[in-house]
Amino acid sequence: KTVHYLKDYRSPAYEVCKTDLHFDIFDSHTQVKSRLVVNPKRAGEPLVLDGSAELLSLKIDGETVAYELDLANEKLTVRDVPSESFVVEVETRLLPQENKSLMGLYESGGNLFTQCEPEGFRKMTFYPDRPDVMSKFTTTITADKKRYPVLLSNGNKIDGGNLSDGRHWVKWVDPFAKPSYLFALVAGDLAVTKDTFTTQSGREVAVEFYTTEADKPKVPFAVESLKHAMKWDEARFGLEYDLDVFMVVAVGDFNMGAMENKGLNIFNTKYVLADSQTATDADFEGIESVIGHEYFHNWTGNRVTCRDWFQLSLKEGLTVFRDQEFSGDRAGREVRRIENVRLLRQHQFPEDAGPTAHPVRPASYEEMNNFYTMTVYEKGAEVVRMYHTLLGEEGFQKGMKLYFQRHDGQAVTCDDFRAAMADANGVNLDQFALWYSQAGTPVLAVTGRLKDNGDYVLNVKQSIPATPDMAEKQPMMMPLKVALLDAESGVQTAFGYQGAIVNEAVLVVTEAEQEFTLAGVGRKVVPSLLRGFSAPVHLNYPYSDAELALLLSHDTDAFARWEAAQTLYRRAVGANEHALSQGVPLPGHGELLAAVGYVLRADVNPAFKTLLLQVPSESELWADGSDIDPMRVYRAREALLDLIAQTYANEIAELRLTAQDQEEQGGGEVYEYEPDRAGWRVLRNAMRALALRAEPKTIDFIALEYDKMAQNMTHEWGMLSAANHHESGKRNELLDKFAAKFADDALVMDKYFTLIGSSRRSDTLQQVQTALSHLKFSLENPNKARSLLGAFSRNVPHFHAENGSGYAFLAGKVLEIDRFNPQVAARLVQAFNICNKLEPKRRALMRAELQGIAAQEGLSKDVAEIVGKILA
Ligand code: B3K
Ligand code: ZN
Repeated sequence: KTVHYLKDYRSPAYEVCKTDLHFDIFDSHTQVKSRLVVNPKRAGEPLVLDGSAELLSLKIDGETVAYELDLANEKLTVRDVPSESFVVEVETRLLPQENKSLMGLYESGGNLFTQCEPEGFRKMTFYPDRPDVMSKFTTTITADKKRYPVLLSNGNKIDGGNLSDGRHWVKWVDPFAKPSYLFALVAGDLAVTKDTFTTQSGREVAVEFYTTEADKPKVPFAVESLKHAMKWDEARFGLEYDLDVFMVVAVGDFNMGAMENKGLNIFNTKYVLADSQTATDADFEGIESVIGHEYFHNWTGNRVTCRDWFQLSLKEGLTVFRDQEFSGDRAGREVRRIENVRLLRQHQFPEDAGPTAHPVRPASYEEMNNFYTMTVYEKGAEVVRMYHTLLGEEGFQKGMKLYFQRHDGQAVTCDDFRAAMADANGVNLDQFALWYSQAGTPVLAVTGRLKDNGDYVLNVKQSIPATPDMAEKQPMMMPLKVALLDAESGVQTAFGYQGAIVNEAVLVVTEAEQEFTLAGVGRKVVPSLLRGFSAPVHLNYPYSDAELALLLSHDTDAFARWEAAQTLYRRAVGANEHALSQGVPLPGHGELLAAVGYVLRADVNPAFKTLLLQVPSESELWADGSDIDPMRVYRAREALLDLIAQTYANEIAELRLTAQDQEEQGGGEVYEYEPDRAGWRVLRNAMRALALRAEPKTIDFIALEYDKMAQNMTHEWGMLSAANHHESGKRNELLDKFAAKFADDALVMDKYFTLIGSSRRSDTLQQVQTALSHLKFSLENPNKARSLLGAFSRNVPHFHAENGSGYAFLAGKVLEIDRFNPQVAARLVQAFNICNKLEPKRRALMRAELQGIAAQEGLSKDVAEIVGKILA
């Protein structure tokens, strides 16, 4: 196996000043000719090109030359090359119809698409396929005009025409130098939805969305989202779009959400197509944020790109931060912030505490595709947010400005970004660099005491757990945002800090142990800590349940209020787990139920109320556990939900009706995605699920209501996901009806398969197996595989079935998928990351499956890397 290390980085020996590509598309194959103008930076060194395509010819300055081909490492080496600028010509032959990895050039629905990031370009031609080689590209495409009327690539279309035999050609020129991973090509029979956007400087940009003809009615929301994003980036960051055309193409077979290729974004249909019949409010929100994300990459990723793949978070963390801010401004900053934190805790915290833990800037990798992780993206975004919290909006914008001034058109590092932030603000951020090199979620242990002189002292201890890559860690620099609430009234209390009287302060934690004095407090207070989730850490403070209830009802910071409720839930589930393990009756949870009662009555916005009522998921609850019995955690959590549902059955029913009234008042009969009404709908769906939990008979009511209510997908999804766990035949009837109604809508069928995979019904594994041969299911389609198998791998009672049937099933599918799509297989196999934290019996069952996978001949390096880390 080959491991790549950050410490081995060397700048390229050869740069490519110009790249001319020529794609000739035929029914049986595609021929690629490339012509590169190459400049030696260190003449005398061999020229090394990356490539795995079928090589037809290689010439330098018009002459065939000797080369060595290392197939295992996909490298072509020419030892003897001119010492001054020369021309490399490469001819390759591709079979896109047979490419099921969905990297490089591949076919989907009869059309051709590319995916190059990170190392897919080398599947098409031989090239220095690394992000620090930036070149100006021109692309000529020829193809049959009937079959492929639309031929797209990056930049501006400058020419085209007809050829003999019914073929045609087009030529695209991208005026901006870019690395090969941002190259894209699309060829096919696609319909276009056109619009325009006028930039703040008055330039008109053509906006074009390419989909199938049938999907055109589902495009307008995405187009509007793009225009909002373009405007927002000008207003908040002063960044304007730079080409004459911005194209988005939707494709049904895609390994991830979307790709920011210069001027030609390629999107999973899931993040483009929506109407109220087929998309939930959450889908609409997803589209807005992914459209924003890819668009924002044009500056943070494309204009300034990464020097090497270890720096991936330079563009991804920053761009996630930007899309989070965009979504927050569009639809409820506080609620969105809490959703970001939930995502981080549910998926990134477990990653950071598991066998694949890695820093935001990984130090090594076997397969780069395995590092498009929650850590690089979501923790990376938290790291960017910490600069923002430390420097303030103005300071942060100064830093961004300097970053672009220094690095526009360059491929740079996370250190360059940090230097721009530090230099623009005249501050020292050297210690902050540790966020990029140390993995693991830091733990802050905080205590507070009132001194006789009336000062309040916070003692903060930080520790960073060992991770497989590093045992000993150094204390990091992080912002800890705090306020104080009067212990009696809950009113926010002013204090003196750094010479000013304030209501809130950002304490800058830098030491392993540190004390902060908040002066002149003079009364009993409850500290409100880590406000807004000011750092991606675990925070422990010895709050009493009563103090948490005070924070929940009085804190002015939405995150802190929500966190108080989360802590109460965590304690309650923990107490249930303890009782279950001792075989004693479950506790009555008086304090918690009082808090829930308060939330049900509280006058807060409905989306926030729904979040306050959400009990942490199992993966969050066991993130730092050991010897985990998944079923015990699951039962402890379910029991708490049952208790809440039963105790407040009346209030829940009432709230369900209020939500319904409010939603209908918001827009009468007309249904349209709109954040305020979406808030009422999310509350209504949550209440629906609790009501059904308390009273299983109400499935009759859902069945009765179904046709009337199924006018839009948010309602339909709410009903189905509530009814999905029901053991009765009614549930099956509802799902059958749903599948029949949407048989021809691939994205809605994904929802159907998600329901099958996530049901708690006793026959779920059997239903999942049956679904594999459903006419509308295909293992080769990543959305389908993720819907059914991904949902199953998160289905605690079935995936963790005591007899190991869930593990065996998933392992089998991982191997099957790995033969054609390693990237999707490597995602799925990460369900086994929890292996070594499980109780011994399940650990042994899981290890046996992992060993079986590891022993498989021809296993991809994607899956091998993950499995190797778990078994290490
Ligand atoms: N940059 C792409 C991700 C590419 C993933 C390759 N496995 C999408 C994004 O983050 O915007
Ligand atoms: Zn991205």
